[in-house]
Amino acid sequence: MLNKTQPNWWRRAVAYQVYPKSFQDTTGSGTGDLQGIIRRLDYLAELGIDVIWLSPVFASPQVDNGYDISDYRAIDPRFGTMEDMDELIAKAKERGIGIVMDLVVNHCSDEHEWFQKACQDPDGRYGRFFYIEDWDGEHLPCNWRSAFGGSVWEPLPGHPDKIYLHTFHKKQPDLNWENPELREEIYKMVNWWLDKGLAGFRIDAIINIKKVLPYRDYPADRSDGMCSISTMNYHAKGIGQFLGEMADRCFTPHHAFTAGEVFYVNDEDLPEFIGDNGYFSSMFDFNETVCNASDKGWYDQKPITPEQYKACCFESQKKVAGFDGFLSNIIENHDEPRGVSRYIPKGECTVRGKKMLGGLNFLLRGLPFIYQGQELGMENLAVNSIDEVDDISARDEYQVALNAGLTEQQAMDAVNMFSRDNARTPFQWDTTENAGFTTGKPWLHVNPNYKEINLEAQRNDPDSVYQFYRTLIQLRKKSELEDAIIYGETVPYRVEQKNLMAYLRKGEKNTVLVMGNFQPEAQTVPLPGAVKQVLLNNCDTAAIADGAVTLEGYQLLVLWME
Ligand code: TEU
Repeated sequence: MLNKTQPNWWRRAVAYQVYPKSFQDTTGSGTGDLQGIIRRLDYLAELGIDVIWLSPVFASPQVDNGYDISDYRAIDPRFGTMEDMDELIAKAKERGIGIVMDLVVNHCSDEHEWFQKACQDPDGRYGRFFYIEDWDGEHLPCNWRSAFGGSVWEPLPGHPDKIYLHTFHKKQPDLNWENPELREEIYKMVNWWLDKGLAGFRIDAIINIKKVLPYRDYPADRSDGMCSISTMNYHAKGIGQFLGEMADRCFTPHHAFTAGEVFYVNDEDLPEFIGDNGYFSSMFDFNETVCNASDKGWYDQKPITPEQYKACCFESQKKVAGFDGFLSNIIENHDEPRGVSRYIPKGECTVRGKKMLGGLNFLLRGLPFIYQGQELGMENLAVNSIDEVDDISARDEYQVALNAGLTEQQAMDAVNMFSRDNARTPFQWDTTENAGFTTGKPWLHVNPNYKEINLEAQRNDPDSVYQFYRTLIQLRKKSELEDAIIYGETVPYRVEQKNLMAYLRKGEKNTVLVMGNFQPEAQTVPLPGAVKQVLLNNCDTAAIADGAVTLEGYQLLVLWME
């Protein structure tokens, strides 16, 4: 059990993301709930994780599945009550597990009291909590496109002569961080939660809190005449003032663990973000997820190749090596397709390949985050029609693809590849109806492959993806190898060898070699020295002879070197 009062305790942790809506329903409502997570705590303890990040369970109209919060200090009745939340924090703690909540403070819901009051009195205290501008009915202050499509500007309800800014959906008005009174309210709320005993926060869309002011246009990147909001993020300067203040006022005094959702940061600013005394403990590595992303939209994003995957991982590892930064490593989350469907080339997604991908990512330097169902090898679910899609981002991207001249089928193909629904289908517990997720009608379709891919079957199968993840977690916790596996430097090995992803983790005493053969054909790799022990293998044999190893297709080998 980790001692959470020790500085940097979280570096030795393994984190797990729960998407509450799709984890476990206990009421038959079709939506997962807090009691469902409590019921499954023993399962998570058995898996061996130390930290749970909960996607939002706050009061919300659920336009963006809880990322639109109408009351930061209330639990949405769909998920339960504040008593349930307190119970979850306490019961997790008994099992040595810390709860991390989602801090969504770039924006709130338009149904939040602050925004309601801002609509009543745009010039009053709460009007100043948002970005509200006068409007002549024609000219907008700037040409920024919101992340979910359309202009960031929307008429203020009840005020035809005013508009407000939203960098995501129009029901997610942006909070004005330039206003110290707003910041005070946020810090009070954050400290209120931390005082309840949270281990920390995952911090949503945080890079958006700093805007380019005065507003200005950027060159249009689509025929709609607008520019991506990321162009604005790229040009905004001075976010450090807000982030440093929040860390000083909230996180540092509570020794809280924080993982920032940071999409855009200059390399030279990285130490300020996650160095010693940085704004956050860690931040997610999205280098692989944004690989091949196109300004035009999802339809123009090419699938990532194994060589690109390797290059992205190594590039990120290198960026933080110089100052000892600790990234949070993922193959997927609630915003991304399933990692096994994305990173393993089409048609080759087998149990062996799933284990290889999991191992390659998990053993990189940093904090591994497992997303619910990843430990079972859950896969994407393609749907036939846009009417079956819940995700607001996917619905927008479908339209973007049609506008660009694609056929409905082509647009659906793009959506199926990247839709956020892919990772949001309910957790597959067993072979009973709805995979044991709910006795009611699930809010989102259950992947029909639950008959084959489910926890119950994998628990009893020593060769399952699930048991493999348990072994991986145990390997990370082997204290005699901690200098290498947790703190060791990442040194890429034979980068030029195609479809081989290999790296050394070099500690003060130990060296571990991680190798994955990212192709169906075998390939031979010379070894950098003598092997002390095979620590992990997703195949039955390890063909080590004469200073080399011949890896089978999609074989993963983790070797403890002399
Ligand atoms: O995501 C922020 C974000 O910038 C994106 O990755 C977003 O997922 C993408 O534009 C969709 O294709 C965070 C949350 O993780 C996401 O679920 C929320 O929708 C978003 O913020 C708004 O709160």
